[in-house]
Amino acid sequence: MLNRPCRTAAIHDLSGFGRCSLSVILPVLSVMGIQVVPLPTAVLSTHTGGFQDVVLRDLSDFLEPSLAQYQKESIDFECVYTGFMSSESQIDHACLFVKSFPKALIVVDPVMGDQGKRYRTYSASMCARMKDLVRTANIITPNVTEASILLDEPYSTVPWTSQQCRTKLLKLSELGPEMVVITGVQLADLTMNNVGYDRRTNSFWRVPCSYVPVNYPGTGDLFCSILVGAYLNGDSLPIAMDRATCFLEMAIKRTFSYGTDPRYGVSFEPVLAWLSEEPYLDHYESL
Ligand code: PXL
Repeated sequence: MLNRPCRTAAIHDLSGFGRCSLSVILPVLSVMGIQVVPLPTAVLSTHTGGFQDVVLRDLSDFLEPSLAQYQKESIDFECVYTGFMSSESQIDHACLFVKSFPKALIVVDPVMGDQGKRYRTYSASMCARMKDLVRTANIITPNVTEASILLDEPYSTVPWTSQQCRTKLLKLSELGPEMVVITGVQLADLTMNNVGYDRRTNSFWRVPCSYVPVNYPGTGDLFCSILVGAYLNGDSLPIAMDRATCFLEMAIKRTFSYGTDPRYGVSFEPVLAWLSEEPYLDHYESL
């Protein structure tokens, strides 16, 4: 038994305006009772999704010496959770960091792009390097674009059959992670879903969600941080997916109803407290 809250190292960027990465990961995990130790990969004035003249300070020289200090101070982590990276060398440092905590749950959100496009700051060689980080993970949470990049497949908006979806989940798991969740998957029955695979039980899951015709940056970070918190608190994979999906549906519908500029992100603050409740969750299905 731990005599303190579960501790997670969060290796992500800190974007000031726009509600993504550490700006949402910190409040989400804190309200779920998890201690977050932020290790910023870069500091940005806003996220890069549609703003001009973004100010970016790369922190590629930060992770390695921070790890050295933690090791000297015997600071340990139950989970290491990585996201947006700002250079190839930083991805190598993140691999080293992860390998230094062999007992920790390793969650890699392979942040690289969305809607069929790489984010502005991601080169093809950085994406290739992200595969090395994915190989070290227990859980990965790509969106459809990132799944295509990891599988070296062309991105397409054609809905997937359940069989195609299971094959993609399996192939991603063969890279290393025993749990794979792909977010924002349109299936052939024209439903939107978050889908998952757990190799330990060879089970495939889907959680359907309602479609909202706006794309808000940061939804992947909200989803993955809730999944991490829920899993660390003892949820099974499908229930953790269910919890994250329900929260996002609630927060996105609320945001959409106000017609706010999508670049401003999801107004999650008014519904944040829901994450400290114990709702009944039964939306998941077998895939
Ligand atoms: O939510 C993904 C993300 C993280 N970090 C930065 C981003 C984005 C998406 O646009 O720009 C800096």
